[in-house]
Order: sequence, then C-alpha cells, then structure tokens
Amino acid sequence: MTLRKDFLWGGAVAAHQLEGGWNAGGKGPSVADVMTAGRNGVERRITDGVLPGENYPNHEAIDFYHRYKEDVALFAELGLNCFRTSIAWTRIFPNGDEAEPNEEGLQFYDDLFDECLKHGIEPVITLSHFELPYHLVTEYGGFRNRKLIDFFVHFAEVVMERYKNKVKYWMTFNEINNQANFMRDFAPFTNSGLKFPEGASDEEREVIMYQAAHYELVASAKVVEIGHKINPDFQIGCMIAMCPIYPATCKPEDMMASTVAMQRRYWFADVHVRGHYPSYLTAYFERKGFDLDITKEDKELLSKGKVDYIGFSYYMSFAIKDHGKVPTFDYDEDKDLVKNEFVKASEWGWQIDPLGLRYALNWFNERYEKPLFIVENGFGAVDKVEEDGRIHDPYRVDYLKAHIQAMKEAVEYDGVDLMGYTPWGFIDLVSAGTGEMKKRYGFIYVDKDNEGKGSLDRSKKDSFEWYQKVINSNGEEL
Ligand code: BGP
Repeated sequence: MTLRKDFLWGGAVAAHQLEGGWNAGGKGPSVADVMTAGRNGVERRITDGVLPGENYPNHEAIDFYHRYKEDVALFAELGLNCFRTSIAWTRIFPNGDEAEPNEEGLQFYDDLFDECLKHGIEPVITLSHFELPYHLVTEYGGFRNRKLIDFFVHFAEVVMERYKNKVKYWMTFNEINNQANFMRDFAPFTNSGLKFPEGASDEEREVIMYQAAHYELVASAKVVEIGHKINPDFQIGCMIAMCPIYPATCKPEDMMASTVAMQRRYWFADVHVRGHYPSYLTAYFERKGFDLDITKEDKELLSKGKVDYIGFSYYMSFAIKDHGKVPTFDYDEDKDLVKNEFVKASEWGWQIDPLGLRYALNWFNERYEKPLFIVENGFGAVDKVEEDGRIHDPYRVDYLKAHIQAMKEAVEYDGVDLMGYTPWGFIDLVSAGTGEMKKRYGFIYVDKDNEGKGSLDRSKKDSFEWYQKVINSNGEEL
C-alpha cells in the first residue's frame, strides 16, 4: 500500500514564529510578544509587558506579514499542496475579549489564504499555537478562568465563519498536552497563559493545570460542534505533542512506569477523541481529592465535540526507568527519564528516533482508529553558508528521509490511515523553545542571525530540491 493519492504534503509554521508585524494592522500583544530570546542556555522569559531594551524575537520574526506573497510563491515552487499555519488570535481580537473583530486582521488572512489557494496550496489552520492574547493573562489569569472558553469559542466561530470556503482542515490547540510538563513559572510551550503563584506546591500547580486543560478541552469540543454546523465538510482535529516514552529495560517495573508516563502525557487525546475522561485520570483526581470545576454540561459538551482526526508532532522519543515506588501520575519526570543509549541526539539533546514515529503512529491507530496527520517533524540544526553561497544540509535530509521511511512503513505494513505530513519550520523561523534563529529547520534559508541582523533574504538549501522530489514522487523517491 502506498500513500494516498490525495496525501497532504506540506510544511508547518506558527503565526508568532514567522509573521512579525507584532503590532501592525491593529494587532494586540500575545504571550509570545512579551517573551524574550533565550541565549546560551538561558531560558526565555515572559516579561510583564514589552520592556524597553529587551530583545523580543517574535516582534519581527522573519517578516512573513509583509513578504507572504513572495514566500507563498516559493512554497509553490517547493511543491507543497498544503500549508499549516495558525491564525494569530491577537490580529482578530487584539485583547482577546472584544465582541467585534478587527477587520484588518481578518483581511490579512483572507489575502494570505487567497494567495495560497491561487497556487493550489490548501491552508491547514491551528487556532491556538502558543499565542494567547496577553491581556487574557493579565486580566483573567489565562485558561484557569472559565471565561476563556467563551472568548476562544467566539474567536473560533468568527474565523471559521469567515474562512468557511477557504479552509477545510482545522486544529484547536497546538500540543495541548505540553502543559503537563510545564508547570513552572515559565511556560513558552503552552496555550494556557498560566502564571503559578509564588511558592505554589506541586499539587497546587497540578490543580491549576488540570483546571486550565479542562477548560481548553471543553472549548475545543464546543468549537468542533460549532465548526461542523458552519461547514459539515470541515475536518477538525486535535494536536498532540507525541514523544513515546519507552521502558528503559524489560524490567516489569520499567514497563509499568512507561505505561503510566504515557497516560500522564497523552490522556488529553483520550478526551479529545473519546469525549470523556479516562478511568486512570478520574481515579487520580479522586485519590488526590482534587476539586475541579467539571460540570455535567461540560461532560455533555465533551461527548458531542469529538475530533475528526488526530494531528500530532513527532521529534523524539524518551525512555523511563522505575523509581522504586508504585508508578503513578505524580512521579518525577526530570529524575526518571533516562538517556536512551541506542539513539543519538541533536545539539539540543533531542533524541533522534525514526522508528519511534512508526511506534507513535501505531499507538494512536490501535488506541483510537482515527485518521492521523503528522503536522510537525523535523531536525533543528545550525546551518552554515558555504563558500558557494549555499547551505548543504545532508543532516536534515538524513533525518527526514528516515522519518518518512518509517511513516511509509506504518502505512504499508500496519495499515495506518495517514492524511499527510507537514515538516516543521520548512522556512527558517524563530525557535519556540529558545527564541533563537540559530536553531533552524528550514528547506528555505532566511538571512537573519541570532542578534536579529541580516537582510531577511530567502534562499534555497540543498534540502529544498530533495523535498521537491519527495513530493513529486508522492514519497516514492527519498
Ligand atoms: C513544537 C512547537 C513548535 C516548534 C517546534 C520546535 O513543540 O509546536 O512551535 O517550535 O516544537 O521547537 P523549537 O522551536 O523549540 O525547536
């Protein structure tokens, strides 16, 4: 069995990581706009508003906001038939809680989607990709507040109605499950906008996180339901960050630790897909005595708003060892995750494991029997412009080739129903984790360094022609 004839070959980005124009066209500040660049091992910081003299890499990013026409032409030359991006919530609702949308923001995405469609490129849209309006954090405390459900649903309804004839594929919250691993004061990888009270215990943080996650899941379910009414052809998915967690050895305790660790990270998908909380999580809430605001109406909404497909990112796998106690949700991931000696890692310590992608596809397929969509995969590396003025990036091609091979095996041998593949950051952009430009994923080089200097000119890396060939042959030629 080969890949579907209508396989979605694309590339993935997020508005805040490439658009720039952070206050253009009536846009308000998002969480990403008040986040500094991390450098040399220093983590990114979320500041209280935009402070003079600080470096905010997302403000200009790669200036896609002003250059999208030329860029989309390049995407077409690359051969993409789809383009995954997000709609910056703050372009449409600058503060997030307004009743009326900002027409200039809506127009920008109309123009962008028209440009894509003109070139035969289908937009695939994430509604929230780590870019919550900053006002919703300062005024409401982010998604720990139930009011955020209505704000998000209103935003989603406005854009789904507006683009109902231009966009068919949607995803609600990018990597919704990341928040289970970012219960620190610093949370660049979530959509929740949570600030934890100083000195909060682990348990207090957990309660805040579970509550926020619940409101997001309810908001997502509502959007699925409303979206299907707006256009019954809509395909609305969730988006899960998938890093399989293998047992470090075949010791039974390691195996059980792996099972529980997988539950702790991936229960979000259970709710999105099955429309209810899994027993292992309700048992945990009961055991802990967590008093969460989960109403009967919420449960009904969850059961009505099941997703059509599962979108997920895959970059790496982990391994876990037994920690001498009965494995439960409150294990310490930082201590219990161990290096996997069978795989190599990137410069940023991300373990490279192509077979893990086949494993992940099988895990989702066995558990849910739903169409799957790999909406992020890629290799962050430092690129060097060689004397001939080009970037030769065989390391990137090697990584992607091996992953596409594994994905094809999952289709051919395991019968997985796979909709498409959109490698992450196919045009260089600002790294979400570090805020740097030097961690690059692209087939298209953008001339901008870590200090923000450069012409912003675009050029092709060797991987550009390679991916072109892959798409042209529908994955036959790698
Ligand atoms: C995912 C995010 C993306 C992207 C990617 C790579 O978690 O959905 O936004 O940035 O990771 O991460 P980084 O930019 O830190 O290399």
